[in-house]
Amino acid sequence: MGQFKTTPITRVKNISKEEFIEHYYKPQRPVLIEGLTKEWGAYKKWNLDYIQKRAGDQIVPLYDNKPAKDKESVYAPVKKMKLYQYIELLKTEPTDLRIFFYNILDSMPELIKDFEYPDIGLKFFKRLPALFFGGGNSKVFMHYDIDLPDSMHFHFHGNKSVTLFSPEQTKYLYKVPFSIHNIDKIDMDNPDFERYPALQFAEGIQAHMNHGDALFMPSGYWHYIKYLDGGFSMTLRALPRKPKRVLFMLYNVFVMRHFDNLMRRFRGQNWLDYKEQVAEKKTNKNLSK
Ligand SMILES: O=C(O)CCC(=O)C(=O)O
Repeated sequence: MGQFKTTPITRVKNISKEEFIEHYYKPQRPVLIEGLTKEWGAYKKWNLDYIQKRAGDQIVPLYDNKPAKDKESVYAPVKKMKLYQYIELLKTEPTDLRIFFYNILDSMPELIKDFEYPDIGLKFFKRLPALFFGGGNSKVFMHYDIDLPDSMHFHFHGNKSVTLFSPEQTKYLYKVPFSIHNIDKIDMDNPDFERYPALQFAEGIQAHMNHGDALFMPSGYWHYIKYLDGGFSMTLRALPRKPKRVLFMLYNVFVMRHFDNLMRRFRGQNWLDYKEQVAEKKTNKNLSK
């Protein structure tokens, strides 16, 4: 058992568009910007009560910390609940139940007026502003985003911890083939270096997010997230522009995802076990290189 090697994220109070492009976007380095949301209505207004008041009768799909097994789809929720009731839970108990990807445009379009797309050099994809919710026990499994966006991730109400790993670290992380996650048996809070020796060479970046903080996660960056108390986040995404990244994105979304779902449907747990064995063998082999 051990701890990942991490360095703290670079935190800046404010940053100009030119500085952001030069020092973070172009070299694809993560950064936490504290002041990006200070002028937004959301900075003052967005808390759990505000969202709860607008919840109406909406029913939302909820996920927990357990990985999907056998033929279960990773996208299948563990339960559904009224948003109002779920937020009540967040306010009163450290639950592990999460909402993953709540599209603001479809579900609560009135929130759009509370924020602005930052003029920071990223071409944001305006059709998919998404909210994510979690409680004091919620963990978001280690993954990178399937469409490989450059993302700006904003946190509201509570605190969360985000551990990032660059795409270059993939060789140490036991990435599962035909997926965007690593072996789900790995305890990211207490990794077993004897069972998964390559993990001790991985070097991460640690970010602690408070209300209003904005975290730049460059394309393909792995992220493992822990909500430290009830709160919610918004991610604004800019789709990749480099031709190689665009091709990867198209492959992930239109080929890999469907192939994996098909194999899961036909071979169930055997497919998952096979992929895990491949991940382990391949990563341990990287170690001896
Ligand atoms: O914070 C969360 O709940 C998940 C966020 C996430 O995975 C993302 O923005 O890509």
